[in-house]
Amino acid sequence: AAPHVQSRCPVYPGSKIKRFPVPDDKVHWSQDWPQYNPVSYTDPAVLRKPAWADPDIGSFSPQFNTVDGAVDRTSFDGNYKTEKGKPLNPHGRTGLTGRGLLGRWGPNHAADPIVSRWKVDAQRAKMHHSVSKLPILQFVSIKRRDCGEWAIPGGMVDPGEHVSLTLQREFSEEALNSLAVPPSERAKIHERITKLFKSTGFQVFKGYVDDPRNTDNAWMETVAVNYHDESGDSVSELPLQAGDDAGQVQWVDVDSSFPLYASHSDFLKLVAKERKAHW
Ligand code: RP5
Ligand code: MG
Ligand code: MG
Repeated sequence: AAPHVQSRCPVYPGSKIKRFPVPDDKVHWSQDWPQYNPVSYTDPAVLRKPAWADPDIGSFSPQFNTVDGAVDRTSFDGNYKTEKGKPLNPHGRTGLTGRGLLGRWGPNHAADPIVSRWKVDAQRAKMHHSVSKLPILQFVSIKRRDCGEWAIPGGMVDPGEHVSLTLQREFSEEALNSLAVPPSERAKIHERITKLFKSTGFQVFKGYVDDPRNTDNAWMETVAVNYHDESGDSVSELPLQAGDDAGQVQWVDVDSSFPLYASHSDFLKLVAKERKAHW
């Protein structure tokens, strides 16, 4: 796989901290590099010990590479190494140690729901791309509040939570604003999307995410699943409303030229291929 890029972004997100620059050929730990001098950084919000974060290593020794109580510390990449009690990023150096904005030492598990439909004209006929001649897919995208980038409405798997629930819950929170609607309406939303999320989605990807928040000791992993509304009459009819950590929400054409957060473009490319759609 190509060396991670976002995980070496010059300035760490939400801070003014500059990562130690890591050239492509020094990313992998197998490359000896005595001059490597990464900066140590853990965001104050993580150090404040919220429920979603681990304590600092020293006072605490998590069971790495296992399901540790309710927290899944296994990696989709197989067993990761630890050094001085701290897990090592399986994709290599990032120029920064500690956890940055991430709560967990080692893998931080997320889920990414990719809800799609075909782009249609006023007569409900599928629209094709002028160059590729292939039908155009659309997916529900949110504009992240933290960085302003468009993204899949994904989020973290809560301890002990089934990924299938995380997928539906995060979609409801970020794209349907389920946390803010009155309980009466919440039931209606729940009923309509449960049908879609109960259908067997297409598992697009399972593994490491090249996320700008990654560090040498903490990184994002995800399960991305595509739920497709083939006839355009289920989720397509739902009123989208941005909520929680989403600033905006809309149906976006699936197209290689549209920039997306972290490795989300790689996931959309796989969806387009699977559905024989324009990319
Ligand atoms: C990305 O961060 C994942 O692919 C997922 O979309 C997201 C989860 O983090 P939050 O949205 O909860 O910040 O790496
Ligand atoms: Mg969320
Ligand atoms: Mg999110």
